[in-house]
Amino acid sequence: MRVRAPFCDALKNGNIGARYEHPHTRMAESTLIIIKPDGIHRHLAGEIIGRLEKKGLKLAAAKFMQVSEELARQLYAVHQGKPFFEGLVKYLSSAPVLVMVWEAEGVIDMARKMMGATFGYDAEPGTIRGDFGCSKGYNLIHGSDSPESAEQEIKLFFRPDEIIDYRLADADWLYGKND
Ligand code: RTP
Ligand code: MG
Repeated sequence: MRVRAPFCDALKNGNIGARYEHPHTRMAESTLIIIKPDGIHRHLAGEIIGRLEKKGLKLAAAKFMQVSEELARQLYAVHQGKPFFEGLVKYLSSAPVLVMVWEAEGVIDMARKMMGATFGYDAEPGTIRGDFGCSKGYNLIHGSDSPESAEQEIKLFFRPDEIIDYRLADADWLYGKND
């Protein structure tokens, strides 16, 4: 029987088999990602999800919802009292958003790099904010900035049973044995 070359290479390199204990499935980190109201209205949800998917991150939960002002205040509590806080709360609660949990080892930093700098006009080309916006206030996407804030933020939006535990079918091809 003919076996395709990439599969042979993977066998040679020891990258096939006994994957269920792979470190990248055991040590996965989680982050809260929100496609903000402008991302939904500008038809960018698919583009943003596509980028996260193609990177190899794992979607663990998703909810399309209208965020209340109270919930927006809780999410951004760290910014309470700053001049932009009230505007930020109004913005996030002004229209539906797509709230998601994504997982991978190091996902918090990876997602932040993919998002780009906070303001669209500062964000590098190639990043989500850099490619699709030039605004200060409307910046398309939220991502947790530390493991501690990810844990707090995820709890605000999802019950534990809403976060799905599964293994991506291509996990063996996302990471090699030496990762
Ligand atoms: P996010 O929390 O939404 O992922 O954004 P971030 O970490 O890049 O930025 P952060 O400093 O946490 O600010 C939260 C959101 O507040 C708005 N903002 N406006 N006018 C201003 O000076 C100002 N600074 C921040 C942005 O919408 C930012 O995403
Ligand atoms: Mg932030």
